[in-house]
Amino acid sequence: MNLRVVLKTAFLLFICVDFKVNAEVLESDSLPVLQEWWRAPADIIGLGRSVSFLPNFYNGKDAIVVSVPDPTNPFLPMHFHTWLNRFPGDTQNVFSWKGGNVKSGDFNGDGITDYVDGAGYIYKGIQNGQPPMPEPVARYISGENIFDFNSDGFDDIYAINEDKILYGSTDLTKLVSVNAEFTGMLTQNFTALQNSPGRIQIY
Ligand SMILES: [Ca+2]
Ligand SMILES: [Ca+2]
Repeated sequence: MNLRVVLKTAFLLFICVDFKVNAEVLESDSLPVLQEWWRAPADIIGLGRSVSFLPNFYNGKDAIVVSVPDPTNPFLPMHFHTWLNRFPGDTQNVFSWKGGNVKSGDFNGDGITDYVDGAGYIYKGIQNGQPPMPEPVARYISGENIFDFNSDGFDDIYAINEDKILYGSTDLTKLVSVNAEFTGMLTQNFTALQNSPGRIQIY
């Protein structure tokens, strides 16, 4: 097991421990008991394998992206639907994605939120608080972390599994990626250094 794999594993363990600690803190704060919102029918296999949260997505409301199996055949590729919480059990799809694990950022720097899905498709934002253009404008890499790594005002996409950073830019159809060297434990505050042309270190 090389150092990089060890560090990534340590990072994941750190996240798990952090969630556990936070959960214990929440329990000690005696928060109200959550009410069941909706229970999926037992015959829907694979529903919700990936879920992501999108703040201020639809008419100013928050949304969740949920993987939904094909109703005709559970072995077909998943659909990725967007649900709101307008009433208990509101599973009406308000936006379809080509992949789950959707992340948001302003990749073209126009002040409007854009999105990247888990299949690497980029969706250009039209207006904050509203869904983006229904068809993606380009496909690159899916990213686990969105951050302006090179401090140029455009959010960037870091794909930890591919060790690449896709730099945001004005034209979303012509984005450029570089190799990223993972050298330590990621925290919420990233530091990125360019140590040679086209290659940066993150820690
Ligand atoms: Ca934008
Ligand atoms: Ca940037």
